[in-house]
Amino acid sequence: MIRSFRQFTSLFVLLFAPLLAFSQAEKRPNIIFIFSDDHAYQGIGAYGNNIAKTPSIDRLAREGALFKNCFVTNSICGPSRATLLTGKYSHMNGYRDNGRTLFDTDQTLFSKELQKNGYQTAWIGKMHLNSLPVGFDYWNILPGQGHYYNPDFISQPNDTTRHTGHVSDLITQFSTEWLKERDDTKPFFLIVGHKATHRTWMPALEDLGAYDNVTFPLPANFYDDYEGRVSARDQDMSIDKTMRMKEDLKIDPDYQKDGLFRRFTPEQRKIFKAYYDKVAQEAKDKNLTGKALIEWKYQRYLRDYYATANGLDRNIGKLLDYLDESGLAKNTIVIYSSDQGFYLGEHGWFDKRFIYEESLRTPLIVRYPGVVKPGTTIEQFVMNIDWAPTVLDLASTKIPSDMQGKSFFPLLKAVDPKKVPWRNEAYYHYYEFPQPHHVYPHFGIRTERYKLVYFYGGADSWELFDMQKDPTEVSNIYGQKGTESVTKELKAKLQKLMIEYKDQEALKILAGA
Ligand code: SGN
Ligand code: CA
Repeated sequence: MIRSFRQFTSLFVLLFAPLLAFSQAEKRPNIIFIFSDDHAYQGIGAYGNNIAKTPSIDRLAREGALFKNCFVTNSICGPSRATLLTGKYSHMNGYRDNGRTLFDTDQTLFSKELQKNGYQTAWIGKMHLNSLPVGFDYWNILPGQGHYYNPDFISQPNDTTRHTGHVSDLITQFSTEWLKERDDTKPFFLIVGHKATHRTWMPALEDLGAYDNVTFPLPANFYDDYEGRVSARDQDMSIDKTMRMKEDLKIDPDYQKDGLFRRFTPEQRKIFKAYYDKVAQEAKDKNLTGKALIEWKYQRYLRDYYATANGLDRNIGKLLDYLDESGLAKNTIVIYSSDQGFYLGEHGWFDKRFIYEESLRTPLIVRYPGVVKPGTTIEQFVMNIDWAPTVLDLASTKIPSDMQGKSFFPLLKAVDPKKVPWRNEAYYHYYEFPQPHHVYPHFGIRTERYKLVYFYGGADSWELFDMQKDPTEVSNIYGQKGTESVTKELKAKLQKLMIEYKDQEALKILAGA
């Protein structure tokens, strides 16, 4: 018997609250974060590349917003992923380089916040954080870098299983399976972590040779002489000296007997080997040396890289198709990004690490039906520290105060994103040295026009670029007459950012620089 209004309301709440909660949960958007590895923005159609075949990523850009200037804080894999989870710089989340430390999962992670707020969370594919996922209800991840063919996956609680197939296909298959089986009373957040397009660029069988009829143009700074740039000169990531005939170009007969070829099934090996045997024959027949050999290696590198990206893009397409078929598309935000950028021959390089444009910048596209105007382009400087707070904001979840990034949801929903007040500078700090690739640790600042960098740990030198006059960053004008005031201004801004982001270590180095 109900005796008072209070009793009546409590009964009402008791009976209908779950329904209310359910309908609210239904309204909250799902989020899929497709996170590739080493996928260069300049290798994507939507970013202006007219050779690459990336129809699915281009579709996302057409239907959503493309960020022209998304920068990473530390251009390598693990650190970028640690930043994704924490919304913090490497010096704050403790993960400065790939795998020399354990990622501290006790700290604030956006995934834990999403869980607390009723989201179902999953990580499928590459994670590369030297630890198992925390804050994820479901996961099935590659150990470390993982393999392209017949990869192992670690699933809960900690079981390793080898699966037959190409890694990009398997990741999509597992993601779709999870989407089908998930608890559909809750909104979800899913990371689809792709291995492609990481070195050693092994395309799916159907993509072998996809770019064999293309001759890739040489970047303007392909034959960079690194004059006045000690660190660029001393790196070990050039197509000329560092790229290997074995693992990278896959044409060494010993490697084909052994190496990663060992993982193939006999059927896969037959097709893969037949293709690279032909390439090996071509190398033998041509017997190139000097510049001709470097340029041949460059063509081979890009053919493999782009062919691997074809499989990545096709799999993104498969996932988008599934979202359409299942009806999930309209209430699911799809984000596409990569853990950092990559050199596709600029400065004569592959790999990343440097603050120079192609590795500092990473692709970022967000599709949010009904909220983001299709075909939006956003020029403002967003950063990977912003990813965690943005995801939380999109999911109406409180952003913990210790996150250093800022939600860029306001940019996404603005009628005119240019009018939203935003940062004009980006701060960068890279650490991993000397292995692999011998890139000296450095920090720096990028503004719309300039980039000022300090390399330390042996290189101890400043670099300054005027990107308006020198967009390919080959001319270090630090110390040149006429640059005094801009240098002073940039140094002051750099110091200010270090203070703001609490980079004490860098402040000490800066004081002695
Ligand atoms: C491997 C690669 C390197 C690459 C690092 C880090 N060598 O060591 O070229 O820089 O990973 O990449 S490989 O021959 O083993 O592929 S990252 O994306 O994980 O940071
Ligand atoms: Ca990477």
